[in-house]
Amino acid sequence: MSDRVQAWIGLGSNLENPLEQLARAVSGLATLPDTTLLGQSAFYRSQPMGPQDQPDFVNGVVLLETSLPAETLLDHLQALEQAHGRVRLRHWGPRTLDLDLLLYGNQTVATTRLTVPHPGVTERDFVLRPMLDIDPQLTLPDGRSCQGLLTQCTDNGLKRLQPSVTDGLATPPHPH
Ligand code: A4P
Ligand code: MG
Repeated sequence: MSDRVQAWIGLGSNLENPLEQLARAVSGLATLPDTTLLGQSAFYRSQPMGPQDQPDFVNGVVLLETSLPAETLLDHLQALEQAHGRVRLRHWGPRTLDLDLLLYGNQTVATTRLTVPHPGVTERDFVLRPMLDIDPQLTLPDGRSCQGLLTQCTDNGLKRLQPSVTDGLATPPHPH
């Protein structure tokens, strides 16, 4: 039997009811073969990085434990994107669902299809903040702390939309 690895997935959407897109995507990720959902962040509203003439995004992160190889996991992420009707129109443009493989255990991957850690992790508050919801002590394979990286990020105006499932008792959603 192959080893189980902790894989971090970034979710983003800014078209066709983003909150619902993300909620459905979490269900899809939780039911992937040979995979268990270990944690889920809150969802955050964020201003678009890149082209500004597009709606705000909703972003979140999930933590999976999986025995799928990294490239097979990417196949599943891309199939889920397609199932959500994603059409690739322009780089960094609007999308119904974007799923990025952020971290795959402590491994680094550099193939034509896959770069892990995802190059955006170190500079995106809408990725680091939800990761820290799940594991406040999280570090990257090179040893850098996600908390430290977050303090150096450009501010994308993050607004927390829902409490994290790791919060314990349910609290009312933040009003802003
Ligand atoms: N690919 C390589 N490594 C990976 C990886 N670790 N995870 C390849 C996923 N895919 C990876 O991706 C292009 C190719 O990247 C894939 O074919 C895969 O083989 P894509 O999703 O088709 O293209 P894209 O998303 O338009 O480009 P890119 O560079 O992946 O964009 P990002 O980094 O996903 O950023 N602003 C806010 N506030 N929130 C956002 O979520 N997202 C983007 C897109 C722009 N602005 C945003 C947000
Ligand atoms: Mg992408």
